[in-house]
Amino acid sequence: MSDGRRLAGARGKVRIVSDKRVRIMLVVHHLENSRSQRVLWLLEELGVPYVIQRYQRDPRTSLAPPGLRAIHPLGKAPVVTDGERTIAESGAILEYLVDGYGGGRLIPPAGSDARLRYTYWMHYAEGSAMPPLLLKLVFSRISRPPMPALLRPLARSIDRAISARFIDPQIKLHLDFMEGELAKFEWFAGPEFTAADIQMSFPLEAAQKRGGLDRVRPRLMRWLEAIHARPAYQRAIDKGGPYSLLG
Ligand SMILES: N[C@@H](CCC(=O)N[C@@H](CS)C(=O)NCC(=O)O)C(=O)O
Repeated sequence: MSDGRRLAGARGKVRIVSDKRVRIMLVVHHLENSRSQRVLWLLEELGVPYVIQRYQRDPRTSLAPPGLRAIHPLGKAPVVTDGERTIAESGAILEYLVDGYGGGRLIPPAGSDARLRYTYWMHYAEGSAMPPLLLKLVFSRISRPPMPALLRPLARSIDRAISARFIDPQIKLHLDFMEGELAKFEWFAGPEFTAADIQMSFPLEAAQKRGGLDRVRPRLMRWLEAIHARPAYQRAIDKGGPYSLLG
């Protein structure tokens, strides 16, 4: 770079070197159309500088490219590198960033009821809400190639049966639960917007895409509209690129 700085990258770490200071930038390993959008959004809410290392999904399998395994053995997004630290798992990343960079923002005070709700939703998003939505995605695809054409009608019947007996009722159970919880407070942890809302965005966006979430659940729909209207959410989309969840 011409101003005396240079970028040195190794395994995703970016070091900005100048005569005056050495600063390690946060690197967000960002897979298109994925959970890593939440990390960009949080960093925009906090106003923390970061750089984006981009990865494209395999167009046939939708899997992340092998390069992401050089950053973390599972090769899934999001991953964040912060100097020598590599942090994976979106809930862990959000907690790490709120703890280290939040200065008390976007997290309720320790010991409060809101903090307990915050912790609950932070874990619920990936631990309970996502599994049936992931099953929905997987089963909706089993009748597609590479499934041999001869077996596709059978695969479609299996998809329909499992969806009707297990997946759809589970998704409904969760959506009803979340709709009911938003009758208590405007945001998931309480009256204030927190990082738990950022963590909850992915399952609810996935539910809108493939889980039947619609106007029948007005509180969840209002919540989705409210998060999408936040300037930091929109900046994250501008920087992260198109965000369309797998359906
Ligand atoms: N529970 C993990 C899930 C990580 C995950 O499955 N990420 C997806 C993107 S949304 C992924 O990397 N998929 C591509 C692949 O599995 O190769 C988290 O919240 O970080």
